[in-house]
Amino acid sequence: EPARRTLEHDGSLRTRRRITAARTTVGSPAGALSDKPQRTIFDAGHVETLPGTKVHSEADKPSKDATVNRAHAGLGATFDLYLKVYGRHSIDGAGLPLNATVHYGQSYDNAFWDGEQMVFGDGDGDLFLDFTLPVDVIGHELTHGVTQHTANLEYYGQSGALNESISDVFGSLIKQYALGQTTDQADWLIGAGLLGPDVTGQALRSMKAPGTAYDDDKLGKDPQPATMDQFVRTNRDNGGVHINSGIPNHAFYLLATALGGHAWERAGNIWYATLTGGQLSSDADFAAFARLTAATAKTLYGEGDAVQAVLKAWSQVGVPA
Ligand code: ASN
Ligand code: ZN
Repeated sequence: EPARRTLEHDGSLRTRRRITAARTTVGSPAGALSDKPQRTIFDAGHVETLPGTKVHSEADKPSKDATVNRAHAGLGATFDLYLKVYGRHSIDGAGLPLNATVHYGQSYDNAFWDGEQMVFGDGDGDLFLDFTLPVDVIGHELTHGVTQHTANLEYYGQSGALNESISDVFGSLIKQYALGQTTDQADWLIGAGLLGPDVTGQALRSMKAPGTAYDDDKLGKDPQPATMDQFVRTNRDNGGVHINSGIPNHAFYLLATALGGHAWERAGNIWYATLTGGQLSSDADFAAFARLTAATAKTLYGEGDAVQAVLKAWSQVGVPA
């Protein structure tokens, strides 16, 4: 419906979006789920009409357009993490085809999930470059689809910040998995390589050090808190969904680095099972999510170092679990 396609700017170069209730998707017949993604890339030709012209299908040879190829590859990397690590077939767990539009709008400084597909702007070239450049940004947008089809976290306040954080967590995990990185090798940045020549900074957000990703005349300073004592109360940005996501982002970083090794394994399993296990309510706050991650850690790994690390990580960011 038209509301899904309506975007409003919140003044921070990020776009608000209303995610509609989870759709029931007609799945493939039992046993017929493919282990390959079904990707289609569309080109909006620099206008804001979706989906645009179909320019690339799954079986096609690489395009002459590097943006198209990056979108295709990034969707593939994301599909792979969800399938090979978490046993999930695509966004809805039932093989949903992956559709993405590139070259959306004129110098468009954002990327988003519109409830049905991913959309990537080219950036204006000064503040932001092409939004298909960082694979974690592609993973972030696709994960909004996974969240919509699972816990369906309401995109406002703490539940909205959890929704944002889950997109950052799995976005980062997709990059780490694709590069085979351990927790100490990962940069824990979202959108590294995306900032243009006019911006002083390294990325959109940092899970390791929220609030330090950029400090710039034009963009201002990264507004993210790392802990609850810095929690930001605001009506902007859907109640600060891209701001307070720093807190659960940092909790995940603390957990993953405490456990060490590959973050997509134990830490990722706990977050994935919490998101998709059917117990997380769509209006969950940070504390409800934290309690459920601890319970999930116990279910998956028993009473031991994993659950202790989960409790410690939340306590370090000031969230009661
Ligand atoms: N890039 C942003 C995001 O996916 C855009 C938005 O808020 N709709 O969170
Ligand atoms: Zn997001």
